[in-house]
Amino acid sequence: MIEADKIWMNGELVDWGDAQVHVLSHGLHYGSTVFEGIRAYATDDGPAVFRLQDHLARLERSAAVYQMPLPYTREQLREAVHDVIASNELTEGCYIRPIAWRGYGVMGLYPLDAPVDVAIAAWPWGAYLGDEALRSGIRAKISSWRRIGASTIPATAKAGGQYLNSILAKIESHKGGYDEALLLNEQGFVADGSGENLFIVRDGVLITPPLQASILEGITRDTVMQLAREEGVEIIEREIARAELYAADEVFVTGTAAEVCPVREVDDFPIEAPGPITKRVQDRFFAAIVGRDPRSADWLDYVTVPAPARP
Ligand code: PPE
Repeated sequence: MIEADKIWMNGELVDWGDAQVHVLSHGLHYGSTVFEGIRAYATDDGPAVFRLQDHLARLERSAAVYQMPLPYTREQLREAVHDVIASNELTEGCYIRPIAWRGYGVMGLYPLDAPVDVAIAAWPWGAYLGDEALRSGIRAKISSWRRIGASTIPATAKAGGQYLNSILAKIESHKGGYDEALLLNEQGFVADGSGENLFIVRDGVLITPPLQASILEGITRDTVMQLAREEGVEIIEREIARAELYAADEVFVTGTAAEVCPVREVDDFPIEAPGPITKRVQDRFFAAIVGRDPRSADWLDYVTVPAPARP
């Protein structure tokens, strides 16, 4: 059960159970929502939000594409994230879900007269694909559903409606007995997982699909690219053909929820997991997020959690 104590909703902290919307909210009917997934981790100096500014910037870009003016500034949203973590005393780390949606008042597809509502929730959320998956990898299957493409929807925006595509792929992969679905784009090249970006390693080089391949512009993807560059690993952004996954030396997926997770099988082809480069990237990543690597200090936004009042 996902639960904490307070949710920030339209400017104030409300009780978890009171954070409700009207059933005729525009976003509920048409998926007209934009959202973020952010993590905070426990560090020696208290909880710290990972790359908060970058996530809020992406939320603004997603909202701008859908012409959904956010009624709060970046700084107000940043403070709200801090308030949610502090008021719920989420000192052990958490997943943070800011969402903006077209609210109640307008039906039909012309949405610009609907209000824009914003909420931020946070709760403890463990390893998205499981602790064991982080250690020894997931079994992935190419979905029969193609990733919605740039001619259909802005793939780089993180909007609610586009997740119907991911949901179809995820259900299919689970029913087939796999952990995760990988989606090809309309051109037949590898795009991303249902909720992750993807990397392969070939002859010591890290390869990942470019933004034009209809992928989400992942912040973990960017993190991994920066860390790998620091490790002296060459990175190429280019189209990846399906069969390259089968022959890859290593495959891993990245996401805020999934973190850096090895893939041990694609379509039943076995892959070494975690391979040596995956392991190096994982080690750097897991040190960075908990503040154990001074090179990555700029990515952490520390939250002050007041000690609970004693009776
Ligand atoms: N591709 C997709 C389709 C995607 O949903 C995500 C994040 C990523 C790539 C990686 O992006 P980033 O988190 O910025 O590195 N998926 C979010 C939603 C997971 C969910 O189940 O909800 C996430 O990881 O928070």
